[in-house]
Amino acid sequence: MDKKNKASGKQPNQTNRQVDQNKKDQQLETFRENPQEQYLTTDQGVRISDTDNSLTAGSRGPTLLEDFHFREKMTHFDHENIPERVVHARGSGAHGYFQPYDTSMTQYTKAKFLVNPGLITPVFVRFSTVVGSRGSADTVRDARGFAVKFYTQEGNYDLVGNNIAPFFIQDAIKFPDLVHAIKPDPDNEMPQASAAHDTFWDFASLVPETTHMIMWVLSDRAIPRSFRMMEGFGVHTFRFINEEGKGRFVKFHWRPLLGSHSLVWDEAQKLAGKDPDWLRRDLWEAIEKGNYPEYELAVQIVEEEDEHAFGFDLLDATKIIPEELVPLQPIGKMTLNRNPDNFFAETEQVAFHPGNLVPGIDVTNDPLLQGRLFSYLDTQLNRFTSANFTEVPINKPVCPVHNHQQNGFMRQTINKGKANYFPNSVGGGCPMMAPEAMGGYMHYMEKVEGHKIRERSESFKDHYTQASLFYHSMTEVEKKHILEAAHFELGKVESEAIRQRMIGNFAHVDLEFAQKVAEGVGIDPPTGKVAEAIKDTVKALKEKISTRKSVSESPALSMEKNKKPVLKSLKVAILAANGVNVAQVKALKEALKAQGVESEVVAKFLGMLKGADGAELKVDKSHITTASIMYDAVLVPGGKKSVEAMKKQGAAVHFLNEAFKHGKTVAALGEGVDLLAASDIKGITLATAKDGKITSDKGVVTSGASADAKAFGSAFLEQLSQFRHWQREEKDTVPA
Ligand code: HDD
Repeated sequence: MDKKNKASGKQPNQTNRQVDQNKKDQQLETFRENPQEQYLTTDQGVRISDTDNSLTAGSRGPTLLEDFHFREKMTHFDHENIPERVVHARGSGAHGYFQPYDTSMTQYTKAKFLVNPGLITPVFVRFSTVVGSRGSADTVRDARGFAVKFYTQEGNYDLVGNNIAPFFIQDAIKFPDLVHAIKPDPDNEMPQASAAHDTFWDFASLVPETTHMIMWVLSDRAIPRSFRMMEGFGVHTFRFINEEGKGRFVKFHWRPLLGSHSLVWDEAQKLAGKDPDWLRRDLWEAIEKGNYPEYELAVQIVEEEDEHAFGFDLLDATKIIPEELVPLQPIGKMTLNRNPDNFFAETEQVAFHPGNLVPGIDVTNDPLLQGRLFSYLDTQLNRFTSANFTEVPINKPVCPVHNHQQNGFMRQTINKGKANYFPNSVGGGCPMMAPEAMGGYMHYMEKVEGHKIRERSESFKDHYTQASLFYHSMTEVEKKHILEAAHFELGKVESEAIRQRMIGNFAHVDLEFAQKVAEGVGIDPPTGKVAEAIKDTVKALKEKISTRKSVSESPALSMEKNKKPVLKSLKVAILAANGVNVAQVKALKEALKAQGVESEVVAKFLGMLKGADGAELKVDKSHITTASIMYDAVLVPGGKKSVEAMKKQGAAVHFLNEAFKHGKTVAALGEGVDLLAASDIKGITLATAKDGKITSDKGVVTSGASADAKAFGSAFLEQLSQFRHWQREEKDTVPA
């Protein structure tokens, strides 16, 4: 397996497939309403002659109660809202399908949709942020939800995961406390969609089991560039059961085929203002353009005999299984290829539940998972007020549903016959119970015994080893970003005591890290006796687990170490003004398009630019509507007049500075190099406008006017595919 590329590079076998892919779409089609060429009607189907004026007694008189159209229209509007999700309120959905690569999972699970490459299972995916309200910004620092509903032939299976592998807490009973602490304060409902306030860090500092996930949330993983470039994790250890009834532990992973990429924090914050829908728009537009997001599903399998072989407890959701200990086995690929028709009907009304299982997959005793099994149905009842939410089109299975559930608000199904109980003879005993051989779900027969007790297992008590493992597996630049994130988050905490306690927790992760955090947030760094005592605790923890399977570094955790070159669907801004070299821009655009790279011409105003030779060039975005943060790279073409004009445009120069500061590829051709020279980007080798040289220095690619265009193109694409250029020390001195 190509470790570097993370995803295995396997492809599903396309021959002999039973095309189930469209089954959900066909089902949804029966519910779709299309107004084309139709008359406006009331909900009762009566055609409406006037929807602009209420029925009144005289043209200036009061509105009449008998105006059934007014009453119906207004009532429906008044009742449009349902409660937003208590967490994960802000989300974006997409339809797609999943197909296994081969039959290799047969030995582990009898779940047909995972073992039969001829079976294509429709899916609906909802990505989300956790903390913010429905209207909050997409690019906040937060975990992202990664919830997948598989509409399998054996019923709906939901894999309700996150883009962060460990969770904050070990026991679901702490979930309300965690969520209250991280959500806006109860008195003034501030801040929105942010952990950076006293209550969250108060909780975190008092509950050290949060430390591991905190390290992930401070890392770049919490600010993904795109939902398409983000990993997903099932988080808990689940169970696979095969045809023979043998159980094994399993952890689920989603690996994006485009690789994992992130924003930088300054960019994320600015995007939250300039385009709060950044991730939603990216997902929507990619699918509209046919750049279908793809993810590989992979699993880690652990034999039951090895349950206690690790230096952590498999049932503890604040822990991961390092890939170096248990490698990932690829299962198949998910492709998202269709946007929803209606946000509310699909993305808002979809209802996930980790307890939606199919034969071959079961839960474990993980106390976080056990609590989730209660919470999701309960919360859907709050959102939908009726148990009949399962009949809503997006939630309906594509396989038959028969049972004796009945009635309730908004019941859709018309159950026939008199038998609404079991056993019955009046209905011929139907619907019947299905034995295992007929696909009846069998809970795994795990032997369980014990005293009723409120007690955390001893094996759950090491909260620092994996937090430390995560930190030490990062590259230097990733560590720096974690430090900066900690400075931001704790910097917003008013209470010195809370900041102090958090430094204490961080010191158990890495003493030097804690000292550096302390330095930025006005706290005396832990030294001397305090530091020695912490070192002893950490050493004792390590000794305790040293006899069991563990690793001291896990390169698989670092996004940088697993970076995959990417070009497809990246977006380049071409800065221009009147006098630009239009032929050059057109050639550049074509060359980029050939590699799947998008480009837009950015100028002061919308409209057409006049090139040096009189040719015209369409402007795609104006300075006021866009910014460098909306592109992955910036390019300045030649054209003396154009460059001279841009030197006087603060927005154009700022565009370059900012892209440079954010580590993006910056390039210039011919006279374009002069704009770079006029910016704050210093200490980088540049070509001169007139020579035939091409330079490539820390992601800044420049080309003299007479240089070979093809060679420039490949140098630029090579740098662009690296996504970010962290080695630029100079960026810290650039004001942007
Ligand atoms: Fe949860 C929603 C993921 C722990 C209770 N959760 C929700 C969603 C995702 C997750 C992706 C959004 C689903 C959607 O898009 O509609 N949650 C997780 C993960 C967890 C986790 C990966 C840890 C492993 N959650 C967790 C716990 C509890 C909940 C411990 C409570 C005991 N989660 C909920 C909920 C939500 C929810 C209150 C809110 C809306 C919904 O369920 O449908 O039931």
